[in-house]
Amino acid sequence: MDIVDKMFQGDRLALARLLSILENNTPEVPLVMSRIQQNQDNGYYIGFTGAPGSGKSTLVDKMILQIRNNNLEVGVVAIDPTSPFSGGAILGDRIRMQNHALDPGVFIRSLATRGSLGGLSRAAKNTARILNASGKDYCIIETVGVGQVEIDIVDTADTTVVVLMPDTGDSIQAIKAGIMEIADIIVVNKADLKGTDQLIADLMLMLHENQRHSWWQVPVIATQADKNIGIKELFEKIEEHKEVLKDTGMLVAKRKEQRVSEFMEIIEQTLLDVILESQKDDSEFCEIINNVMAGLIDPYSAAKKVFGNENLIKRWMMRLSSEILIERRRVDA
Ligand SMILES: Nc1nc2c(ncn2[C@@H]2O[C@H](COP(=O)(O)OP(=O)(O)OP(=O)(O)O)[C@@H](O)[C@H]2O)c(=O)[nH]1
Ligand SMILES: [Mg+2]
Repeated sequence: MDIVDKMFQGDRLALARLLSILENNTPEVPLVMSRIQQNQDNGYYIGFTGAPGSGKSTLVDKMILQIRNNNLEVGVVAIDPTSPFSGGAILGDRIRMQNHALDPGVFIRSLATRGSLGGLSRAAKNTARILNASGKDYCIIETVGVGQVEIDIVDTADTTVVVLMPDTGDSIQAIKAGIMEIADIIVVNKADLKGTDQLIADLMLMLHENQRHSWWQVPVIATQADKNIGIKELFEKIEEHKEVLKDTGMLVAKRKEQRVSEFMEIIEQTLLDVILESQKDDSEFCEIINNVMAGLIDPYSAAKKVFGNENLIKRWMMRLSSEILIERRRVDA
């Protein structure tokens, strides 16, 4: 029996090993992902994003308990816990993890990697997919915002929770753009701090002026994560959003969009990798690059030259098919 079968049977060690394969981006990744394809949509994806220190990990920790109290299982991917902004949180994350370490219904993975363009990395997205495929009812993705929020999270999450806190000094205008685009639920955490009422009032006004969907009014929920206040309400709202997504057919539509964007991302990345590789060692390509560098040819004419060069394109095709060959490698236990 191979490692993927073992994971399907609930073997935590096999799950951990598969997640390491993703993190190390070994050549087995495509095979692993194709094996779990049929099962990755079983669970529900919840994204938590927000500024460093807003209380995402504390909220997620309490959400885990909430989900477990409902007798459901949960996987967690915490991304970027080692960012310079959140260095202090690593220890906190570890301590919190220990609270759940003995619970077989919980699996938590911290990832330090980000995507090349700053968004969620492939490894992070794939980790979430595998956690769901392993039979978890929910997969929570915690990602610290670049600025305030991580826009990219909507490509993976079904429900996106944006976590804010009062008194950050940021005007509501500054945080508006990203939040409005992605939030399905807004949490104002640290509701014990001053400025909470003002922030909630500002948010309510902003939401009133920018309603994104006729079928979903984005709620604002005040929480005190460290005291477990507001967590039950948050979980209920997530459930409500999930039901609305299901009833309106939006969940199915969203998953379709996510699959295509994932596919396009892989195509783009593979093409880019091949071109970057050949920039190192393809003498014809290098010559064109050097001419561009010296200003001897304009970039459009140079690009035309590249696409008109059948031999160069053929070499790219050969590299591409060797990339694709990787899929045939096996993942044995
Ligand atoms: N006053 C107050 N502090 C809180 C509350 N919730 C969390 N905290 C504290 O805020 C700090 C940051 O919490 P985390 O949960 O680590 O925040 P985070 O958003 O995960 O932080 P990063 O992962 O570094 O981005 C911790 O010291 C928490 O104990 C709250 O409701 N009120
Ligand atoms: Mg955190």
